[in-house]
Amino acid sequence: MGGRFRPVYAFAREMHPRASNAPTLPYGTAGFRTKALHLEHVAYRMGLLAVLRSRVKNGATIGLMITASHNLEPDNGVKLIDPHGEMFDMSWEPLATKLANVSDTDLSSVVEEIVDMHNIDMRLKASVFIGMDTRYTSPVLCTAATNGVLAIQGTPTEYGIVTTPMLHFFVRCRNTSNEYGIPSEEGYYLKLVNAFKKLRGPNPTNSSYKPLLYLDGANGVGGKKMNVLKKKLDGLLDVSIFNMGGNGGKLNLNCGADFVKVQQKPPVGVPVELNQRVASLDGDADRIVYYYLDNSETFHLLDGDRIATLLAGYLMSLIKKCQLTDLKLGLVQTAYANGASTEYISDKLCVPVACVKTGVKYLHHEALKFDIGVYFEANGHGTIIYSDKAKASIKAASTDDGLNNDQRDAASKMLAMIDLTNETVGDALSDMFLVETVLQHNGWDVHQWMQAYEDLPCRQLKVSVEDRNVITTKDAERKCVKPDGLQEKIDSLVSKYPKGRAFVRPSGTEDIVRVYAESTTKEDTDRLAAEVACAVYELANGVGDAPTVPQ
Ligand code: G16
Repeated sequence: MGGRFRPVYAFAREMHPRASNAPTLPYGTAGFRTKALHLEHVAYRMGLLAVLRSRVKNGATIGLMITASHNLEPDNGVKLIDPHGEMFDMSWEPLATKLANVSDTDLSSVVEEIVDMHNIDMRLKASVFIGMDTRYTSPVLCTAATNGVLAIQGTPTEYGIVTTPMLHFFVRCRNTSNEYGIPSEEGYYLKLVNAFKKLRGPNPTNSSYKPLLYLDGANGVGGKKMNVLKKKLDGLLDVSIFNMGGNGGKLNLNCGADFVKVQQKPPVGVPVELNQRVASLDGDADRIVYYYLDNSETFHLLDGDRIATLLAGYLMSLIKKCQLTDLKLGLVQTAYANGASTEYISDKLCVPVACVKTGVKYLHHEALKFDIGVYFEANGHGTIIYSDKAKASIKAASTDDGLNNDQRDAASKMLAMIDLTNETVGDALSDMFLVETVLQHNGWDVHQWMQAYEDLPCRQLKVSVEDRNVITTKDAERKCVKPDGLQEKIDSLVSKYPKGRAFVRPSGTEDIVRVYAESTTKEDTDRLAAEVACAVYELANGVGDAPTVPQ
């Protein structure tokens, strides 16, 4: 045990001990995520780490969110947020993993190690904002995190139940001395609502766009917050909210963005209204997908790829209008992006497109390379980020006497679009307002939105294996390196199907291997996905029932 941090050890042992048989947990795609009962000591230790990080950043506020986002109710999670409101610095993830898994006895010495490694002045002030989702296990984890912050004299601020993107927003606000907004729930609503009102014209009577939206709240925090927010909209958008929690509805169970995207069907709890636009959030409201049922009750999904292309198309038109064509707009996707969307972006929108590994942290990083970076995962997680140069040019154009009224108006619209965007991270509520703005501007209903391009049929499956980490990948997860022979097998399966594509990767949020497949018909796609799932099951030691291939 280290000498300097005795209280850390004493507090941990007495209040938030790590069980000797606790599972080893990695800082995964979006922080630690597993059954809630394994997380109390992790939350405590991340409280400690957040304080250390704050001191390394000269007392800047760090965020700590208790959530397992899209996972089912028994899971929970802890993730950290860096000073600009972005995901935690990846170079610190190994420290987080080490601190989370060390024994109580060695805890102080690991804290000391980090202090020495980063030459941290422990006399500095430290500030940590803490938020949680609606899971019944969240308050206990929140208390553990707060105790961690207090144990090494940091200052915790508890926000209670908030969406994950709200907490990211609060952190950015605080660290920009409120330039980005006011770090409170009211401040968040105010910024979004003001920007939305600026962009929202009266709905033309001959428009196909109807200002009525159905919202599936996944029985999580998003529906509840939207219920507050919608009252501030002065009727500009009518939102009917379903799956708001209560009435026995369980978080993310048979509802929410992940269910709708993966199962490719409507959630339970939302009434069937043909051709009605429905938006589905996930449990902590950092993802959103849209869907509708057509006249023959066929389900149509408008996922993250569709949202990205819709927004990028609109921004391109504004850029051209206000003659800011030197601003470089780019789009970032992952391997899950539908091949048809990637083709549409490059060939029709003529926008550069990059592909990176799964995880918002990778997309965000890549998007920073553009003046205007639009990044979305197909699962509906994404946002837009604007460089300082882009913001300055757009602002200047909005008052430029050399431009005509229309051109200046386009620049003003872009400024409001920036304010409507939560640039820190994917934010379902902000994204919803952005989508509704563009749909109204284009005068589009869901069919017109859908007509932009035709998706290739795709399918996702999950395979349980003994240890998902036996699978390693390269090339932005599009190729499998280990176990031996799996990629060759996938290649030979894919070659049987026109426009076939498939890949596998270990999930960083669930204890499973994910399988993705696409090709030209639904039948072929389902068969390809199942065949690849069988190959994973065989070569990566599957557990439970083996997947079956449809005949
Ligand atoms: C998190 C990440 C996303 C990622 C998703 C699934 O989302 O923020 O970037 O796509 O997990 O990751 P994986 O396939 O590794 O399980 P969320 O909404 O659960 O926070």
